[in-house]
Amino acid sequence: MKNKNLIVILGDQLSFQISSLAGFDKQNDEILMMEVMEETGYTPHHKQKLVLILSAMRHFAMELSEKGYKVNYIKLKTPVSKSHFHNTLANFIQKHSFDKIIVTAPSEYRVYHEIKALWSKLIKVVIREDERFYCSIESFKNHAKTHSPLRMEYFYREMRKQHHILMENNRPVGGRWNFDQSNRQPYDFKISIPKPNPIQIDKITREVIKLVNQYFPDNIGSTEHFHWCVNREQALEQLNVFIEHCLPYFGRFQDAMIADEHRLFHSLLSAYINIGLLLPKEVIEKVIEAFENRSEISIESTEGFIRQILGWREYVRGVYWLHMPGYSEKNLLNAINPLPSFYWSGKTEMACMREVIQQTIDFAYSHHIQRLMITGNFALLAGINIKQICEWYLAVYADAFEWVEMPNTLGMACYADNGIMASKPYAASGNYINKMSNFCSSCRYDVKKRTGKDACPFNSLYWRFLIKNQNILSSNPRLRYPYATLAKMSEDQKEAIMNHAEQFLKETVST
Ligand code: FAD
Ligand code: DLZ
Ligand code: SF4
Repeated sequence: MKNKNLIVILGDQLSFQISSLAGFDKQNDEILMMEVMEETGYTPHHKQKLVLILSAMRHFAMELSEKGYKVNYIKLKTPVSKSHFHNTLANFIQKHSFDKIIVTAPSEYRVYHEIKALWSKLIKVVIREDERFYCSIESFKNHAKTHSPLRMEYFYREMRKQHHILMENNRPVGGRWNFDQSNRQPYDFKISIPKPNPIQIDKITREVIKLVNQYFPDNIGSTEHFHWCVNREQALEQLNVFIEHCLPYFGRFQDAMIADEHRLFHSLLSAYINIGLLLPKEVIEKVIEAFENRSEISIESTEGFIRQILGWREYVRGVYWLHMPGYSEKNLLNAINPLPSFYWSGKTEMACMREVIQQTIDFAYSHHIQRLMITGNFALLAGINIKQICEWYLAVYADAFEWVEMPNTLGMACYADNGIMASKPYAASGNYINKMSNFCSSCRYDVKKRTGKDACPFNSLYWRFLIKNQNILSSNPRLRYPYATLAKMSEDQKEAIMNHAEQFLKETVST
């Protein structure tokens, strides 16, 4: 008798290439996919994120069945059911007989430990490596052993060389590894921003929308603006649209921010890559193919985009698995202030925060520099509780999974990991926001002022941040200039700034 395997496919493993499906025997083996309350409820996910994941899971199950795989699909039971992977699986295998379970390693520590601790008490479990990444967790650990301190840049160069990406005779194409300096322009309002393709909402998605509204009425956001692809075909179409219309301008306007434009020239592909509808390797290959065939696609844009996926995305995953579970407890700067309620409502007089949070509520999306330099920067400067800000990012974005969200929030935005993700805190005053966006022109605050009732809060918070954390940060060579400026301020000036910032925090953050 042949072995009968049960292949468990999790909600972010929706790919025919997933390693758990390798060697699948259509005569014998079966697939199990489970919608469970534990996953839909471990954080208050944005309604659109729930629709995206549940609808994409249902579409993938349908595609698997159409291709002759035997799929057992368990739909979400009512919110009171308290279903989680473990009890749902236990129930299922009680009624069916299997020799073992095969599952691709889950992306998150929480689920990995559930499998190790609980599933394997029920039945033999084989955990296969997630081969969608360029760098295995083991290889990253080895890289970390010989690179201290860890830096994304050197890891990225190694990835470029190892995978022969944008390389010419062992040298980087274009003669440089990094074109960041050319990628920092504000939007010039001359190049029109492409409109994304509308998404067809089919019967499966309509059913999921109904379910989400019924079971999760109080979660942030609305299903009305639902704009996400729910299957591979749609996601591939989005990738093509991005390459055709956005990639030529991606690099130049990567850091730009504009009111009422959530997309600019960004790809909006992270959610699809994270859940398996697109593979990072195919995205990179298509981008390189376009670069090689279309003269309007510059090396600056191409390298800038590839750096995000081959560099940052892989680095972030490596850092997560290298440092978990301790990583989640890091809080270098003792950030403990409560997350202000306006993060959930968008109701604030700071135009930049209002704009970014409203985009987030409307679309479950906001581009990287908005996450980092607006909502992240505010959390850093205001010393917002690390766990609370991490939970916010984990809940509100369609692409949010802990392995990628946490290093970006706790490490890159909040500097709580003492520089594992970023070699200096990404702290900025209103001046940076004014340079890179048009938010300040419609703000009730004056971006030029540090104190006084209409002074931009980012200014006093910025200097307060430097003053308050001087013992820890002033030796960082990348903060030499701001600390030199601070040293030139009089004690009276500093006191006025501190008083202004503390008053603002008292009135705004503790509400
Ligand atoms: P583009 O700007 O078009 O970039 C292309 C691709 O590069 C993305 O699709 C993504 O796959 C990858 N990428 C870019 N930057 C990063 C990064 N820093 N880390 C990992 N991958 C990156 N990304 C997530 O996928 N999930 C998250 O939960 C998440 N949380 C974040 C929280 C904070 C505080 C910050 C600062 C960033 C976070 N990011 C997260 C990274 C980044 O903001 C998003 O990947 C990006 O905004 C997604 O939009 P896009 O697909 O249009 O990206
Ligand atoms: C994010 C998510 C949600 C909301 N719901 C489910 C679900 O019902 N079933 C499922 O298999 N996966 C879901 N996911 C994705 C999982 O949280 C993700 O696959 C694991 O966290 C990976 O560790
Ligand atoms: Fe934001 Fe300050 Fe500009 Fe207002 S003035 S939009 S608060 S940076």
